[in-house]
Amino acid sequence: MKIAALADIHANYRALETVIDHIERWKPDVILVAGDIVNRGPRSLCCWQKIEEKQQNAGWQVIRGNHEDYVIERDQPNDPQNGPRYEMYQPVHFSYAQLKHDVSAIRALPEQISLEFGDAGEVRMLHASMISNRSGIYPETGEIELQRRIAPAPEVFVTGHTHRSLVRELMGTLVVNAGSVGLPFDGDTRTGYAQITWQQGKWSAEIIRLEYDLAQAEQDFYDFGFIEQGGPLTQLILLELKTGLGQLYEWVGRYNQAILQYKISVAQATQNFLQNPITEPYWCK
Ligand SMILES: [Mn+2]
Repeated sequence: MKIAALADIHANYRALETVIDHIERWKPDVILVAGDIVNRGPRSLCCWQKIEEKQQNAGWQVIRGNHEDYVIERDQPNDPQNGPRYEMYQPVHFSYAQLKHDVSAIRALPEQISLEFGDAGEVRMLHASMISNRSGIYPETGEIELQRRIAPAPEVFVTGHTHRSLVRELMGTLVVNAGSVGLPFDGDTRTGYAQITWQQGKWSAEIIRLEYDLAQAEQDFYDFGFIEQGGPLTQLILLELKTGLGQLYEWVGRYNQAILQYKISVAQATQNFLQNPITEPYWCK
């Protein structure tokens, strides 16, 4: 039994193409997509159409992540159309518009998929963890917290969200974080996915990392109108792509409060941040 797991594509179609090509040559029995297909990148529509096509015609199993939720939330009549709360979500508005305001199929995605494999047990996939779709499993997550986040523990727990791949074993559970196809945050800009195998009565997993056309992925930020129409924060997302580091969390930490209190604009906060972005994975601090 061979299972491929990919996660956090984040509208990076160049990286997705490279991963799909590699997966199809590996010929897995099952392909799992752990959410965050769209948003935080320039090509939500292409990525969604590709994954939806695989879901419908090739049996790929797909769940929703928090970025699908951000896009779905734009589909509400009372969603702010100006002010700081609008500007902070401007890249999401871009993604929502690119999807032609049609999020019905995305909304219909489940948040969890469980597969039963007889003697091999249960393989369960969630975007982040059992706690919520924003409470992720990190390399430094302690064992007691990890146990809580996967309970009731299956034989294999597949996840994404953190953009930092890992394979851990905890009391009979193989925990696999597939990392991020489109926006890795471990300082390594290569794309990747997880290969999970049931062999000789045992589950094992390997993280595959792949070079792809990063320069073209950067160019897509301009060619698809993301930089021009997606607001100041698209510059920060571009920096995330180039550095392989999550800049947005740090930006939110530094400026969120001041922005909501109208003390600084999103544009100014982003300009300030770009003078002093993070330069190493934050768990190294
Ligand atoms: Mn996520």
